[in-house]
Amino acid sequence: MKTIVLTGAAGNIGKVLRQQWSDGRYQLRLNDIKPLGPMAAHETLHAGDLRDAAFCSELLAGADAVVHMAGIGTDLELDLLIEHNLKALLSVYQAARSHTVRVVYPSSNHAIGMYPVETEIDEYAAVRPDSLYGISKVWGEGIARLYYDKHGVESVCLRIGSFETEPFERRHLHTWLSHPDMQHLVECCIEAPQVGFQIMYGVSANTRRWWQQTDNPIGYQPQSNAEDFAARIADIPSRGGPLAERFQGGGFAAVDYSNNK
Ligand code: 15L
Repeated sequence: MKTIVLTGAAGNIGKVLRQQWSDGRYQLRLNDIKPLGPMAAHETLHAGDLRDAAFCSELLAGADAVVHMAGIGTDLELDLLIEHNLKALLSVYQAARSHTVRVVYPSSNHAIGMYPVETEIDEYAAVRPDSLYGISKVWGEGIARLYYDKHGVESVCLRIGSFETEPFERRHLHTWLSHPDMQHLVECCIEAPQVGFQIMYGVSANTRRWWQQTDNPIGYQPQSNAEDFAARIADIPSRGGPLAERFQGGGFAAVDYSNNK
């Protein structure tokens, strides 16, 4: 059985993955700063700060992959992004390098959020971050690239769209990632014999998706389609006002926008 480190196990995505894996298909090392409740037979608790290199090294030693879901998920203060999305991530990569562990890194659509909604892109399009948070994800993709090129650490960077139980606004017709598709996507990252360095769009098989996948070495085949909810959500405006309707990053792109051209 594979041993998987799941950081951010109490977070939005981490807690769903933990539940999806409650059948014991993986030996799980769970990390978070929040309480994680009782451990199942296939789980062990590893409370600690990921910025601590010694702790991180112990956490990853002997693991097959780290699914690194810890981090700040919104455009908060720069200092917090630096501590949790930059420094902690670097520490995880150092440990992955020391112990030859594959990394599943949750990047975000906000790394490319300033593309207009009329544009379709693939994973090789130039980055166009929509926020400091988006920039922190570009940094993460940069670390992943560096650690593969220089140290051979394999990574899949997931540019996650909108991870929701069900889509609830019209932007989600393009960006929704269902819970079952996320589980399948992460398992593809873990199980693929080789991944090298790969960026994958974390998006369901939405008819109106903006993001196309040119290379798919992990065999991700999403099944959900936000179009099934179109009658209910097509008229629900995206949060963030009219500007959020213009850019793929939605509300993140609208914050502090002052470009009159
Ligand atoms: C993200 O990266 C955020 O973490 C999440 O809160 C959502 O805003 C999501 O993207 C999205 O774009 O819907």
